[in-house]
Amino acid sequence: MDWWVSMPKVELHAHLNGSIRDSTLLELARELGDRGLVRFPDVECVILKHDRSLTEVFKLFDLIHILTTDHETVTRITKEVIEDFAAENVVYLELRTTPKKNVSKGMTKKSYMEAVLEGIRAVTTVEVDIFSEPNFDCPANAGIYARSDGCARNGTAKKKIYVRLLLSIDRRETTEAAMETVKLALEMRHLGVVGIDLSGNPVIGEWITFLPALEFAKEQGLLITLHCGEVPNQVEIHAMLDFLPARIGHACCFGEEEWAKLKSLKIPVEICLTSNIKTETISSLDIHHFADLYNSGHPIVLCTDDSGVFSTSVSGEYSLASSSFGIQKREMFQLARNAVNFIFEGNKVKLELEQVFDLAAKSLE
Ligand code: 6MZ
Repeated sequence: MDWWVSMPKVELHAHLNGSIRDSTLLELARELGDRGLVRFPDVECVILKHDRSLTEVFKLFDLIHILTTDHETVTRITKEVIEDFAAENVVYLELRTTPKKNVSKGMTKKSYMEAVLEGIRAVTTVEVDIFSEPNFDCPANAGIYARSDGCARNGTAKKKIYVRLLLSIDRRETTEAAMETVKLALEMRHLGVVGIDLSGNPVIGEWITFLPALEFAKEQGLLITLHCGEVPNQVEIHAMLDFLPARIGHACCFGEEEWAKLKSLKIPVEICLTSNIKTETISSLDIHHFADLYNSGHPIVLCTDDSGVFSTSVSGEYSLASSSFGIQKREMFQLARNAVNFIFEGNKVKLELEQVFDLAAKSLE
């Protein structure tokens, strides 16, 4: 097995609906096609297209959401996505998703998230740690722990993956809708929800719309990551950095002033190489900011963004960074390990992950 696959990895920027297997999307499209709800050949063509601009990506998400937004499918894709990340030795996954309403399916933001939790419980190929500080008074927690405990008692030496959830606010949403998502995150904190993400089409929406909900989330102790500088918007980038998020994603369109500010604030950056190249937010890897941030020792973590949409994987991103920037196995291992410092979890989980990396380091030679 290649080292970039076998070594433990931490994934901190993965959108649920962007990480679906092509085979699952095609199966779902075929079903809707058979029921006359979509024209399968058209949908197939869009799903299998590989190079897409940022604008096309968001059109694709609208199509994916038509295929996936019912409870059963949300459960299925959550299970598959976690199993896929675990299969390539992701040991800690922060999965983000936008809670959705779908009146025709009787779906509320809360029931959407319950379907996600159901998907986590349905994982069979790997032992899943869903939250670190169990509240055994809560029946839902007791259920999850009973299952995971059962795994251990049966002596099935399964691999383990920590899964935490970030609830995304879509830039199309209103202040009220954003606030509803934050309140839901607070309600689901004991179920592995650790933070909030702001994402969606970066040319839509105003920072000021989301600020009240994000400030409230922060006050309540949720950790925040923002899609920042995916398109040029200096005013918004400065406002976002002034907000002091716990991490940012992308940082593609920063100017000198923005880099200086980011570096002085030491805000970790989630780097998504393939996504940036495919959406052409960065024209080529030679000029990607990964190199400068890596060389200056700025906190960074390699991530997939949308492994399904961009046909990539966490292992693929490590392999790509290694070959493109001439970084050897040992340094790549250290890069993966450093990501533990930027997870939205406490010291207990960080220490447990350190042990996973210590063990893996022994077989690195
Ligand atoms: C900004 C993105 C994104 O939430 O339905 N999303 N937002 N930039 C990106 N870079 C390409 N990739 C994905 O997952 C899909 C949603 O995640 C956000 C978009 O809002 C997209 O609709 P969920 O699980």
